[in-house]
Amino acid sequence: MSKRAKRALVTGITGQDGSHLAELLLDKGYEVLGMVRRTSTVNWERIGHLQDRITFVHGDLLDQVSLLTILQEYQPDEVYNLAAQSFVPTSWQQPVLTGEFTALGVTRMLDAIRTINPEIRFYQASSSEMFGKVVETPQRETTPFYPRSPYGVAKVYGHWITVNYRESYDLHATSGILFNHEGPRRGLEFVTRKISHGVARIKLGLANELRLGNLDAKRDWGYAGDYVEAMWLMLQQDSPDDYVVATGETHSVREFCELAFDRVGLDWEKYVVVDERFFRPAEVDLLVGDASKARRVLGWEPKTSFEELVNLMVDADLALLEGKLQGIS
Ligand code: NAP
Ligand code: F7E
Repeated sequence: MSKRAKRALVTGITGQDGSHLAELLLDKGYEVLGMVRRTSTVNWERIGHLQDRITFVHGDLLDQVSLLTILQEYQPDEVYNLAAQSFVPTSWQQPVLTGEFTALGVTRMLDAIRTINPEIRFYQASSSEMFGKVVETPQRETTPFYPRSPYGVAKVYGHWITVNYRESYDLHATSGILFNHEGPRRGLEFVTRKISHGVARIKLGLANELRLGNLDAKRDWGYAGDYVEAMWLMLQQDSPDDYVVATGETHSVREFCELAFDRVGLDWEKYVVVDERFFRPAEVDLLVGDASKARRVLGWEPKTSFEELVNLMVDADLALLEGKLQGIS
């Protein structure tokens, strides 16, 4: 008798990482279940090209019944919990909701797994924002957390409840501590995409300035397409664990601007305006990760350099906007 294909449930499938992970899992022959929230209009831009190959299931991290029902009905082998309120500034405006999605939502899913089938392997999308006001550089799995936003605090809860369910109930529950990862599917509000999209708008004469906040902030930026492979590798290990996923390089927002404007032959200083509205109540000044454990145990390493990332994002936004302009001319 032939074995059935592996089945993975992805929460947050409509998001940046969800779309990349769905592609990777489909390529590997998985049956992919994508958990989506009911919305009055469909927001599947990132997964439109995959929609015929994904089984959509309706659920919400706020709704325990929906999680139990999905697991009972579809019996996945792996669950990738990518859903979250993921934009840091929104977490100050909606701190309680952020806690419900990003923190308690993790417990709801873990407990649904414990109840329905404790053999299901679980991936939690943890974040370098947990390191916040860093106490050690570079940051690794053992670096103590010091979150600087309600989002970061919620992610610390999500990380520890994952560890706790692993230790309490012997679940195969893994926490991937991923540093910033970007690409053309990044939401427009995040700084890298805001810059690449802004550069393309300026180049095409659709805007004449780009308003940003703290240009001195430094991040370890990688490409999302590379990082989802690490998620999958983590769930293929015999034992669950915690892993940092990062490039090991750090760059400032200013450097990102310089390279992005360079790509289209413009001088960033003529267009970028610092606007205090985009400063945060508490900032994460510098992040840089040490992914040597992921390299050693998972055999994972990033494939896309910082400059390649900037260029691919600017090129994609130019193509996107040129296409739209042609469509209306
Ligand atoms: P994203 O683009 O903002 O996507 C978030 C996803 O979560 C969307 O599909 C959203 O659905 C879904 N979602 C939000 N609240 C939900 C709820 N209550 N129930 C069900 N689904 C819900 O985020 P991303 O960049 O792909 O990141 C994926 C995960 O990794 C997140 O947990 C994020 O916090 C974490 N992370 C991201 C990075 C990074 O640099 N990208 C780094 C470390 C960790 P809708 O489309 O319906 O809104
Ligand atoms: O900000 C500075 C800002 O919003 C990066 C999420 O995926 O990665 C992401 O969180 C830096 C910050 O990402 C603007 O102050 C300057 O220092 O792109 P961001 P983030 O806050 O690092 C982590 C790992 C996650 O887990 C999160 O889910 O850029 N910055 N000027 C600005 N940021 C924004 N958004 N907009 C600006 O105008």
